[in-house]
Amino acid sequence: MIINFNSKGDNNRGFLTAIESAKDLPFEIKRVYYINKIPVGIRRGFHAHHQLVQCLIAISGSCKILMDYGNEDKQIFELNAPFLGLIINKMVWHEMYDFSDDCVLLALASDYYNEGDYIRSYDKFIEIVKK
Ligand code: T46
Repeated sequence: MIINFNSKGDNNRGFLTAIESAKDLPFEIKRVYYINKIPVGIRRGFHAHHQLVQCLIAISGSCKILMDYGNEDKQIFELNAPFLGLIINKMVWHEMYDFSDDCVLLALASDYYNEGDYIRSYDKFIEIVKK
């Protein structure tokens, strides 16, 4: 799901985008992190989460996100504007790629960091989806 956040401003003063926890997003934000300076050709992600829900925003530059639901259903989104958010629900295998040089990918997450919530094996992900 793509969320189009409300940006206020114009070309004279610039733009401001505000995101309020549980109002503009379908979850409470417990953690914020960002990814930047990604070398050309690198793909990141390659995992799903048991419980975590996130919203990804390219606050600068652009990148693509592959979302794989494990049932042969896949979607590719391009994030290329700081007012666009992509919701990644739990149990969605995701990969990020085609990062522009200036890409800063911001993640708003529904929970604290917990490596135990990651499914980093694609085979295990498919096994869980099929159950
Ligand atoms: C995701 C995608 C979109 C922490 O110490 N704290 C954190 O909050 C996070 C997110 C990561 N880390 C550590 C874990 C690794 O040692 O940072 C290192 C790099 O993490 P990872 O290889 O998982 O990074 P990505 O870009 O593959 O995935 C990240 C998030 O981890 C993941 O939840 O959904 O971005």
